[in-house]
Amino acid sequence: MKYNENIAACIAEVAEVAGYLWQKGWAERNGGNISYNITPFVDDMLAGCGLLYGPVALPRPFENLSENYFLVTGTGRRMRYVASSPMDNMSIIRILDGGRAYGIVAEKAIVPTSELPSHLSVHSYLAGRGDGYMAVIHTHPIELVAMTHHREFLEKDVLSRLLWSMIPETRAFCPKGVGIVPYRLPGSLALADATIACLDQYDVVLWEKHGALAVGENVVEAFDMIDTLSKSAQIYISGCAMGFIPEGMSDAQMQELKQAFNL
Ligand code: 2HA
Ligand code: ZN
Repeated sequence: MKYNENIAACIAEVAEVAGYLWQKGWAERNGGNISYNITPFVDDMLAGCGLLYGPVALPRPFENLSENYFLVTGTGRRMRYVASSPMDNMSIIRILDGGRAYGIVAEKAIVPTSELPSHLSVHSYLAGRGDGYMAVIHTHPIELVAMTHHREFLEKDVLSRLLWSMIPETRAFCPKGVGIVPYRLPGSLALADATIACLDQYDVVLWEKHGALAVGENVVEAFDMIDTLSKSAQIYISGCAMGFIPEGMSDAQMQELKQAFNL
């Protein structure tokens, strides 16, 4: 299918980031999923596409996403194959029936991720906010997930502070820190609701004992935030592996950064 250059760029961006998720070891089997709101780029060609699959009822209505279009990775699909053959492993869906259903309009009938309830709940929340955030990524970053197995790190902002203190970049590029979503069943509306409650304050949330979800203006921005936090987690764990608890930057050093970079 011949997509316009904006949609082609979105597809290429999802493929690029899917490749990173695989290379990082964060995407075992079909782990993780990506969705991208491409509504502003929809042209007559896409708007004229009939349904290849559906309509499929959504678990709850998303009225403010009615007639929106999303690129969504497919259920059971491998990130490594999203990277090498994007439109064989994801599809474009259109939200129908006033937000009560979706249908696949391009390019093949690749059924969306099992985490569609979380992705659409987050997109609905972001659309309501209206600040141009269009991308949602969910992945399984090893060290960050490991850290959610430690009760102490699940207390509010304990992990944010620790990860900020490992390297100045994390304080600078993840100024909101990381939220914690208590364990909920994967793919459930309970997980979706706990996630959006956390996004008021954070751009990245960790799903306890499961993974990370990040939002951003685009897929690369969302990936970069998880990557930056993951680097901090790796530094912390490297210190522990060498037999010491890393000291971390002091509060005064972090305050200095905050002022210097207007965070
Ligand atoms: O796509 O990661 O959380 C598989 C998952 C579910
Ligand atoms: Zn997952």
